[in-house]
Amino acid sequence: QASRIDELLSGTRVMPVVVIERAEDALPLADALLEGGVTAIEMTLRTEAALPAAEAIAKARPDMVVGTGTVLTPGDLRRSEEAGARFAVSPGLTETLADEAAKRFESCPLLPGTATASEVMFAMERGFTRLKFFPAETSGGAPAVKALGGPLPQVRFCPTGGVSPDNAASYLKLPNVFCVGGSWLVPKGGDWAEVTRLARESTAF
Ligand code: 3PG
Ligand code: 3PY
Repeated sequence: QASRIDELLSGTRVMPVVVIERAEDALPLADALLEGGVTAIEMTLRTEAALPAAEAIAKARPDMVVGTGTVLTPGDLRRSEEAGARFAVSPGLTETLADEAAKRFESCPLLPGTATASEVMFAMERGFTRLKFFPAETSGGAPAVKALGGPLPQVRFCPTGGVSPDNAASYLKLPNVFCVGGSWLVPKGGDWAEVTRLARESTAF
């Protein structure tokens, strides 16, 4: 899992967490992010449009590493891979999701969410050492991620949830953080020039 996630997200500092309402926005959105230097996207499965949007990007924009988010069940993970998602993100981890994920560590690796040492240890037992730290700000923020790095240095995190342009750098300077996630990069409304501006700004954090 770790080597595949590292490979897929090596160029990523900030991962846009997207709630997409219209599948036809997928390519303009991907293009706006690419123009700003952002090369990975997490399409959350919170809308009907999410899987078709992920599929459209996977097919037509090979430079964009498209993943799905809000993957809650084994079926969500299977559908993600079928749609062409290169990785998947979940807010937490269950036994059944871990079982399904283990079959897909190469083809569609899962990045599961954790917020405590016990959750991190459970994820490690199931073969995951690249994890989301979620919800980041309310779970102790950057000081909590730093503290987890003491006993659990082999794990690296993507903090998400309450991350913003104001606090992103405090996470990204930690050795056990490989990227951060956030919804701020893609405000509602389809202002693609603004998306490009926010993307470009985020690559400098
Ligand atoms: C989410 O759940 O939508 C993500 O964690 C992003 O959260 P944010 O809006 O706090 O960036
Ligand atoms: C997800 O939706 O996958 C989360 O982890 C919350 O951002």
